Amino acid sequence: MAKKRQIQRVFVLTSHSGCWPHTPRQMAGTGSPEQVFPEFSAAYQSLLLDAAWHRATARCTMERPLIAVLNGPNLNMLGQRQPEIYGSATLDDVEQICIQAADKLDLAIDFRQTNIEGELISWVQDCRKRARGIIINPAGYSHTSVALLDALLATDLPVIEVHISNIHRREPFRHMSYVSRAAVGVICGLGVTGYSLALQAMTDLILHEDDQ
Ligand code: DHK
Repeated sequence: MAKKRQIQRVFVLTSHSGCWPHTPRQMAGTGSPEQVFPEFSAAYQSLLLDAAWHRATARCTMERPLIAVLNGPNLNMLGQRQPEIYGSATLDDVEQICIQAADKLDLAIDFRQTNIEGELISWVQDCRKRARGIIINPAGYSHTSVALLDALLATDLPVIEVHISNIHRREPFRHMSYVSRAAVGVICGLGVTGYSLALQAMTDLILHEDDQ
């Protein structure tokens, strides 16, 4: 009797799960994908999402320069957090302001917030391959993070630092920002309008770079 040959398929998936930026996952195995990787479907879905994201990025960067708008810790609490200092706009409002400003300026934006220093640093590192500039409100990490400064310096991209409040009118420990050493310019004390001003300034910087 002819020996039945067992056909084993090998799958190697390299997935960037979720949205940018993320840790690449590598998975390999034999058999049906569902047997080997119960999470195959999820991983496949995430590959599709990634592909869509990459296409979107490619489209954006072909047509519009991509600017990362990165937000540090506690900015997810905007609107609830010390409104007398940070105002009543929520982070969603800030994102909408940025989307509208970017639209007028013909920029594409990637707007993000994290409470985790390492994640912020990884996002900055990923900007090297994707973005034309970085607008960052590093929040509390402005005053503490040499590592974030180093990541920004390593990008070689124009950086604009934004603070909603006027850090120089506040406690002395807020007067110094490590991040400022990597920034072309700093906008502070103008509330959430600072973000749209930063996008305007970033457009000028990019146009200037393109003219060089
Ligand atoms: C936001 C924070 O969370 C503070 O830690 C900074 C900055 C100021 C801002 O004004 O946006 O000191």
